[in-house]
Amino acid sequence: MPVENADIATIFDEVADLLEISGASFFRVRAYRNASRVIRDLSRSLASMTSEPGFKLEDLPGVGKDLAAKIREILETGDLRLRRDLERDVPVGLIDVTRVAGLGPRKAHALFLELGVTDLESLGTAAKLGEIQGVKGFGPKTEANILEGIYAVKGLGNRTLWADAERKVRAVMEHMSAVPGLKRLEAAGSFRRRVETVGDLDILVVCDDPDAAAARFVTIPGVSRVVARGPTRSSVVVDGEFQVDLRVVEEDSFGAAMQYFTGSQAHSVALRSMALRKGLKLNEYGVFRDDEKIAGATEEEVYGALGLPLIPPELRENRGEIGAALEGRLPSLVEQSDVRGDLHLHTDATDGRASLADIAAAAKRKGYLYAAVTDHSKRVAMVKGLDERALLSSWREIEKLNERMSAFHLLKGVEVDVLEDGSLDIADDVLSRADFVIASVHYNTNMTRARMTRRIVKALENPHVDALAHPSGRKLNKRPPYQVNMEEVIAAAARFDAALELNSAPRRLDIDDQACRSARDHGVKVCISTDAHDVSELDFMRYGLNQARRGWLEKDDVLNCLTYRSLMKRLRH
Ligand code: DGT
Ligand code: CA
Ligand code: CA
Ligand code: ZN
Repeated sequence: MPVENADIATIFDEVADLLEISGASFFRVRAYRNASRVIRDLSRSLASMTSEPGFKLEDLPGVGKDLAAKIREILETGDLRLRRDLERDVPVGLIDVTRVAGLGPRKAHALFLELGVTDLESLGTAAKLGEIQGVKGFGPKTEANILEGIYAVKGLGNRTLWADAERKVRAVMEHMSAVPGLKRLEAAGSFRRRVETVGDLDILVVCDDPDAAAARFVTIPGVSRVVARGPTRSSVVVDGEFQVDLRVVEEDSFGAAMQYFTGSQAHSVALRSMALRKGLKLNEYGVFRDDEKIAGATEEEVYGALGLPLIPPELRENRGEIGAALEGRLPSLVEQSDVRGDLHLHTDATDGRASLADIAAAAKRKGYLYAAVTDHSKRVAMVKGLDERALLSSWREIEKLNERMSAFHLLKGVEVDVLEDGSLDIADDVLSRADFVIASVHYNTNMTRARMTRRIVKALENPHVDALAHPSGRKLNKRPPYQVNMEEVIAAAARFDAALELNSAPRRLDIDDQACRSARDHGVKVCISTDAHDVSELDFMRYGLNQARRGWLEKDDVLNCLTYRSLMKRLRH
């Protein structure tokens, strides 16, 4: 198994962190950090370099005899004994603890020895119980800051799912709609940009009486804390953890404020420097030439004053959208009305909750032309995944159902498991009789990047595979993506003419926006699918569309925007 440079660097980083916590010398810690950086930055794989005659690991900058031996050990065994030894003495969770503001390796270690703190969770418990101020070197002030510090560190991996944020937005909007003299009420920020997770919510209001707006705002149901309250800016925390910011703005600045508070910051910074180059000034109040305001009431006007068409919020990330707008090349983003079908559905034959007939009828009611039934294969034994015989009999049922439905087609599909070696869980001669085969990795996902990439590429190579389901395997706030080289997966999908799924379940949204963009650039079709396990989950399509739009996808990039006939033509191998 070739070990990748990134694997070696990650091991060295962890070793450096653990050494530092256990009080090793500054020089020893730095040696590992330096070597990690050098290895990460190499343009070629160390595994292949070491097989060349004349190459010596010791020739790498910062790598002496000792580190060279360590690298060889990783290349040969895939791991490092030193790391395992360190992990026995120092809990890995302490690395997170060192990142809490006010702590650091030495203090984290002290809390481990004195209180048995091993990770952020036990740190939080100790702080809440007031145990920390009893440890030498810690006071009540540090203890109070620790809880906020944990929140900040965790916040990075624990933002609110967009779909959950939407529910909160609805409640806030409904509550605020009762403000007397209300003229405008909009959500801005990452929520408006449809970012998959939202940090806090930014609400803009135009109204006659700013004090009344603030008064209404602090009584939102579920408010646990009022952070600030004033005529132009208020801020509350709802449901114990979710912050909502309110800004009251003037009507003739509303467009400029929407632009500013929608961000992203990177997009706005780029817009502002563009304005400056044109001799204009852009801020949250408007666009100004000298002291004269030339735009501000609407976003169209603001972008127009800079010589730009309105850029959809989903694209405002400073990823080339301003250049595209200038050249009139903004994508015409895919919409719900472009979607002709759903290509990933489960029934109660496996872990779905709706019957085949019910979910088919529901998909038809959504106005779709087709839907693929893709129950699990036998490897997913926990939910009685289907074997070859059960699959064939379920497909016969689908054929019968199809005869009874007009202007709607059920596709005979399967979500076939990709085994560890990249082979599939269902025999090829059966797969060849399916209309739509999606391949999924569900088990033994703890592999090196190289192995996982090879596993997935091999699955895509099978001519019966039409698409790869939830390609990265991530679950937001729950599970990181597999170690996989997504660029290679996308290139393989292009080579073998397979599609990549954009799984629309709010916790998955997999592939992500950047991978959508890359798929489009490689000419790989994306299928936006719900993976519905129940009738109501057919509505997940909206979340997938959000992500697709953030990934610049147009309807021609999306497999399930094809008509039934074009789809079937494409799928026939
Ligand atoms: P979030 O809340 O972390 O999901 O992300 P955003 O994008 O909603 O960020 P947030 O809530 O901090 O600020 C909302 C918008 O306000 C942001 O997208 C851009 C704008 N903004 C906030 N602070 C600054 C700043 O210091 N400079 C600039 N240019 N814009 C800012
Ligand atoms: Ca925000
Ligand atoms: Ca904010
Ligand atoms: Zn599924």
